[in-house]
Amino acid sequence: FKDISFISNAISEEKIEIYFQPIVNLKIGDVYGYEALARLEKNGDVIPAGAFIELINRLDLGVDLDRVVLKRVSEHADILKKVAKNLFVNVNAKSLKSESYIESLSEVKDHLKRNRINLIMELTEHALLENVEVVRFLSEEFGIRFAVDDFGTGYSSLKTVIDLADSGLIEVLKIDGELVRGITTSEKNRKIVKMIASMSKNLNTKTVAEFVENPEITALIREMGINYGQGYALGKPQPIDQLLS
Ligand code: G
Ligand code: G
Ligand code: MN
Ligand code: NA
Repeated sequence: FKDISFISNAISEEKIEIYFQPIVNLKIGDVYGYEALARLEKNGDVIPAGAFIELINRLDLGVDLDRVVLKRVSEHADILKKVAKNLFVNVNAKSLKSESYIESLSEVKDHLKRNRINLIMELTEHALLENVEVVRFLSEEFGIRFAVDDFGTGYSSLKTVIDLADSGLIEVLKIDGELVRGITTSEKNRKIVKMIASMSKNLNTKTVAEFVENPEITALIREMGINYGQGYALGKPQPIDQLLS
């Protein structure tokens, strides 16, 4: 997606919609929470974040996007509280360094709390590592919780993750979808995912497997002791008005 003026207008006019994808507790079979995913609408088409997030970052609009998402999520609190108490939002590393983002957070946090909605921020390991002080502050002062997104790929610092988990700052490891998707065909993927599952158990973090696309993957991750899943086989991202039905 390359339309620069469309995207900057969408951000400045706050024309961002949120789709919500369920994160399912595989033990009980109920919805543990939802991940908020930013969407753009253009001529009746819905454009997923994957198609515009790169351009957003290039235009340095990541912080603005994350602020609009907080605002939308807060507006939907009355419906969200009826369907799940844990709300996962993706956060850009730069947002945590931005005063305006922290200000937006302080504006919505009490409203979410009143509605008994827990905010869980999804960050990459690198973003967490860069922002340890802010993360600690948001955890202690705002009661925000943290998940590592796309875990198992990229350059990881096991030591950092273990330190953060040990100090109670990381509550959830979300296993990268491409890794998870590969477990039905690749022994190597199975080994990696198994290892993450056992590491997560040792650290007392929750484990969410992403890209659970079919029943075969669901069965395999359950065998590995992974208790939470997210993916097309468990529920697609959907607009707020469809969450109640
Ligand atoms: O929704 P989709 O599968 O296309 O998401 C693609 C990527 O965009 C994912 O890596 C996701 O983390 C990211 N993303 C989705 N919504 C947001 C958002 O509100 N803020 C940020 N910073 N990233 C998002
Ligand atoms: O990086 P992050 O985990 O935030 O990315 C989430 C993205 O993955 C969302 O944009 C969502 O649309 C997409 N997604 C969710 N479930 C599945 C799935 O089962 N398969 C694939 N290929 N993508 C998925
Ligand atoms: Mn995510
Ligand atoms: Na992810």
